[in-house]
Amino acid sequence: MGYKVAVVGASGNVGREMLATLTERNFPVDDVVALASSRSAGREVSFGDDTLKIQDLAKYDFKGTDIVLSSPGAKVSAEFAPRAAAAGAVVIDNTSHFRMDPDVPLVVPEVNAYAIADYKKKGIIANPNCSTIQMVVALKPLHDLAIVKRVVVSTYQSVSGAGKDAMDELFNQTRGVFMNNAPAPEVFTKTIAFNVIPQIDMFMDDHMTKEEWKMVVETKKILDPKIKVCANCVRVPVFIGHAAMVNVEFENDIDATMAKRALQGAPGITLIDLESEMEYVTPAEIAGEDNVFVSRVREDVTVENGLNFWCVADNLRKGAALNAVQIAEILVREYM
Ligand code: 11C
Repeated sequence: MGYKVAVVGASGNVGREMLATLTERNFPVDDVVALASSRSAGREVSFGDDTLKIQDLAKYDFKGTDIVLSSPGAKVSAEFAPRAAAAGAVVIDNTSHFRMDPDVPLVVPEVNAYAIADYKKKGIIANPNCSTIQMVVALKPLHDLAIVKRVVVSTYQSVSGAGKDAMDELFNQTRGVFMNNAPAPEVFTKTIAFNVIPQIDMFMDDHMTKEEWKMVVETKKILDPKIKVCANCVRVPVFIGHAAMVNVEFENDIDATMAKRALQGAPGITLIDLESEMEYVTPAEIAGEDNVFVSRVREDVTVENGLNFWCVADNLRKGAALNAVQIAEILVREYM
């Protein structure tokens, strides 16, 4: 039996990746509908060998829709997701709007698939922020082994996380540097070409950025509320793939060998070991891949039970579309 699936935000980076992921993974669909704002209505998007005409989200009746995969802006989700859920659909929402709602599960299948059961409360499941997803996938087997106490993470995030206009800004500025006519920043606060920007999303009252705050609170909700997280999020001139250098302090004894043994073969992880020919991987090498790649696992001798590692993932796939489709797969397999 197949399902009726709607993709909201179908014209965006993540929406298009959601459609591609559904076909690649042979998700059991009978019918797929592409939805977006009235501005994008009428445009076409690919779904496998087919083309879908985007329909106007504001006018769409969700009756008969089983699953909605959604990645518009947070304000759009706030309005439409309860409407879709009231019509009987389960909404898997990639925006930040519902993530911290206690009645909405925040799910990374490799870490807390059990939480999906709570979708019944509101008919909504939240997909975490991309930089949180890749970090908690890597932390999960280590937490099971030695209990994570504190994490200090520095991210190196690609421009695709900020949308298609952000990718165009990096492209046009990079070309413009050589032509002596680089356009001024519009999406980002500063020039992104040949630069790095220590601000992702807006500043909050305590001078943390919202992206940093998301990593703190989402990690607690998904993995363990006792974990302390200090996050530093930085935008880098990379098109696809977020990277993070992660420093972890554990409750119990752990060393690099034990950690690598736990990471090797853990769900969703590819461990790149120092002893292998390829010592580490970079975002450019893993764009289009599903797994979280962990490398440079080593001890931090400045603290008791400390480790460092480097982790990289495709932010549009595991960081967004793939994670949402994996949730949908569990939903149809175990709950529908
Ligand atoms: C970025 N992580 O790289 C952001 C994009 O809360 O889902 C995702 C924002 C979110 O800009």
